[in-house]
Amino acid sequence: MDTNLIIYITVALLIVICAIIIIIILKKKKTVSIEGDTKQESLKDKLAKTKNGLLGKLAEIVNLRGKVDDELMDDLEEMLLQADIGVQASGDIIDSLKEEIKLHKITNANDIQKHLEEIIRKLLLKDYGREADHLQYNNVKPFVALFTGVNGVGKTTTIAKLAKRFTESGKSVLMVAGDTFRAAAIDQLAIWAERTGADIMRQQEGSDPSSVVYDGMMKAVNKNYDVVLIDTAGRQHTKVNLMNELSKIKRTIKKIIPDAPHETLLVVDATTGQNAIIQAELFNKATELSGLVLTKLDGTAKGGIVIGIKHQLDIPVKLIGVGETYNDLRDFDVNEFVEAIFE
Ligand SMILES: Nc1nc2c(ncn2[C@@H]2O[C@H](COP(=O)(O)OP(=O)(O)OP(=O)(O)O)[C@@H](O)[C@H]2O)c(=O)[nH]1
Ligand SMILES: [Mg+2]
Repeated sequence: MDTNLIIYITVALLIVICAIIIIIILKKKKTVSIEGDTKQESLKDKLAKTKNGLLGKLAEIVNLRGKVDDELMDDLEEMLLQADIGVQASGDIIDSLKEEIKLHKITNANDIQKHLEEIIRKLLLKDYGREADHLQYNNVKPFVALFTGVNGVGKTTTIAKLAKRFTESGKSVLMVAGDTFRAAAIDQLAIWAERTGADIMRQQEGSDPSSVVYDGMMKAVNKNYDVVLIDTAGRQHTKVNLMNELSKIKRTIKKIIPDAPHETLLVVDATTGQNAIIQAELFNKATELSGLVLTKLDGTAKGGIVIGIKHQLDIPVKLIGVGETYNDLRDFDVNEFVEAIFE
């Protein structure tokens, strides 16, 4: 054979091999991203986009207006709306701010920030004052949590993060692969189970989600698990038959443990903005939610959605997702949140 031809073939082969190696490395990097970073970054860093959006805008408005007048108030309301705080909560915040201005005779726009921070803190503390606003896993065994939501919002990742938290504290965790729609979804959950030290109940692709949930619940009771985390397929809130499927899953759970699931969580992507409110309303109608998990707060300047959602719907945000590693699932804490955004 011609030596040039041999060289060409060898080079071509080397290029193909290199490309395959690069693809494998990139794929691996993507699927293990959650495992990296074990240090706990501050919430302030994680919510930097929301903080910068809100405080940056506030500084701009204060500079522009200087004094306290109607225009300043209009600009501030617009700023709150842009941070996705929602019409109702923004209106209430501005009303309270006007009262404070009157009460303390504030004339300088520079004094607004500390009052605004306190008003938002008070509003959140009023909205989040009940015990049920936190994840209810104490005093129940097994603790059963059902995860619902539209496609790609972070249901499975949240289950992985939560499983890790429970297994690290010595609890036995059973994941239930209720997303039977895609084989890849079942495999994805199985990988998380292995990595987090959880067990998994799975059936083959296409089987009835309620059937695998039934098996999972039976196993959890028989084997005395501490925690059961049930994954479901992403579904559009407008599809009635898929919403009914969720009700069926819930009835199945109740057949085995009548007061379960102890949490029915809707996972919502914070970057979807006000649509999150519509999703929460429709999922709540179909399957009575106990709380929300608001994910991807690290990637948006619209973190104010946390404020609007509880104020408007009375469904508490129980957990927030602020990144892709295990440490990036946090319990929602009002003071921590307000400080992260304002300080
Ligand atoms: N930046 C960021 N990414 C997140 C967060 N939570 C989840 N993700 C990413 O969102 C993507 C989708 O996550 P999944 O957990 O597969 O979402 P899902 O809701 O199970 O998706 P389906 O099962 O397809 O409906 C993944 O790339 C996650 O790493 C978060 O809090 N922050
Ligand atoms: Mg999933």
